[in-house]
Amino acid sequence: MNNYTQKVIEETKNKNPNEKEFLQAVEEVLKSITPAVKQHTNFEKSALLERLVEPERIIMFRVPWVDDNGKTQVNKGYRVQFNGALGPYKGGLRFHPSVNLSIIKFLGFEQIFKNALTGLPIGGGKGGSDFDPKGKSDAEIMRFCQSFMSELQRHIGHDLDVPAGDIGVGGREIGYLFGQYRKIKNQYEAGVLTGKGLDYWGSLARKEATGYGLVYYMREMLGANGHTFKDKVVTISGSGNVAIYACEKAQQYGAKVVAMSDSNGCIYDEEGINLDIIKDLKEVKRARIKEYLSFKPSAKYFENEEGKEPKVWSIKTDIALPCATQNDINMTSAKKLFENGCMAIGEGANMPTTNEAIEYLIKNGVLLAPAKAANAGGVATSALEMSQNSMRLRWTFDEVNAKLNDIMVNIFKACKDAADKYNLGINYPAGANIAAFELVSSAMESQGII
Ligand code: NDP
Ligand code: 2IT
Repeated sequence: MNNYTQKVIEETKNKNPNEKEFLQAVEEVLKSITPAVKQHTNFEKSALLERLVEPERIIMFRVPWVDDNGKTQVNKGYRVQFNGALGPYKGGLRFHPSVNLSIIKFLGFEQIFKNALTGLPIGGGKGGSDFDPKGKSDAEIMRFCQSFMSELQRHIGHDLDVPAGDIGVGGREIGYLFGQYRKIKNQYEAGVLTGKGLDYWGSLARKEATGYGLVYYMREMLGANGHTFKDKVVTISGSGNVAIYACEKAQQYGAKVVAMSDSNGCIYDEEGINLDIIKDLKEVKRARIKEYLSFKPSAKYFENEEGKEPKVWSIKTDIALPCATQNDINMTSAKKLFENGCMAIGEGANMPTTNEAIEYLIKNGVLLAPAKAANAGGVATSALEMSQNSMRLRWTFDEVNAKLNDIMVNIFKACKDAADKYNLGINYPAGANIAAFELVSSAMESQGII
């Protein structure tokens, strides 16, 4: 690492001492872009890296709502508008009890680079709340979303900041958020949110886009190294939006997906997962994954143990697709995966692999598709939703899917080209960081010290 990158990492640690997830993301990016930073001596003078790690704006607010028992509850709300050099701030909203400023900042920071890689005009942002949607009635979800939007509405807009979904925020929540925005603003600004329902100008293929895009990226990465999905065993963590559509596309490519999970544990079905059962459990019934066994008693269920690694990573697999949450694969799980013969990992989730596990996996020749590149299909298709909303026209599923495929092909190529340029071999995570950094830093430099 050169002195400048090291200095900025240290300063960021000193200024944000309690933000471990954010610091993890910053360290991962800054360390790996050092070869590119070295080429630009002007960056230190213009404090480019110091500006890059400091959000343009952080909004934090109170979200009061009344539960079904008439009791008033109060949650925290966040929106971090991290970097607008390439376009309106763009990124999802996460509703999960673990949400705090560090998590929203790490997600917003990652989003800057991911959005740059899409090649579309979107800056980086992220938001959310420590609200827990699990076990809440539809009416409670609606009241929470309305209260959340009552404040957020003054900070967003289709040319300003465009939220979408993330963990705990899917079609239902986006609908309630959009309704409240429209009511307060008294205008039909379709492009202010993406991931909308198809009946009110959401994009076809947005629901499938992150999972499909992940598998398209993996297809490219596997192909570049002489492999395909055909007949590969695949395990997936999570069983939400990203996991379900990654499973669907992997199965279409002839892979055998044998395991999926939720935060309680994982199911193992050696005959191959029946995705219709998972969709019914997760998209319709909002049930726990262990209920898969009521429909398929021959499958097995392994409950996670408190403080221990997720069980899903102990299952033998060729390809692992972490599609749940951050730091899902630590050193112990990475070793287990490698020792069991895993040859490729595709990050559907954001930052699912710890920094030391990334290093270990790459050193051992495991192909690693980095989140900010591999899961960029979701936000890319969100940007396509914005385009369609601006045109007041709609593309077909096949048109959107074809554009998504092209975007993922280009993103893999950008990662590989950067890795080749700096002699980084299969270090696609570093390639992704460098390719994205070149785009963001160039736009920031052109726009002056702001
Ligand atoms: P969903 O809410 O649809 O699903 C999340 C899944 O991950 C659930 O199965 C959930 O299990 C599991 N999970 C969540 N938190 C934890 C946790 N702390 N420990 C263990 N399991 C957990 O979210 P998405 O599928 O949309 O998001 C999944 C990941 O993909 C996230 O990292 C997100 O940031 C990332 N992502 C999402 C995109 C999108 O378009 N939606 C785009 C790019 C990245 P349980 O139900 O038990 O909580
Ligand atoms: O992490 C992500 O890229 C998302 N949750 C999707 C963001 C978006 O704006 O579609």
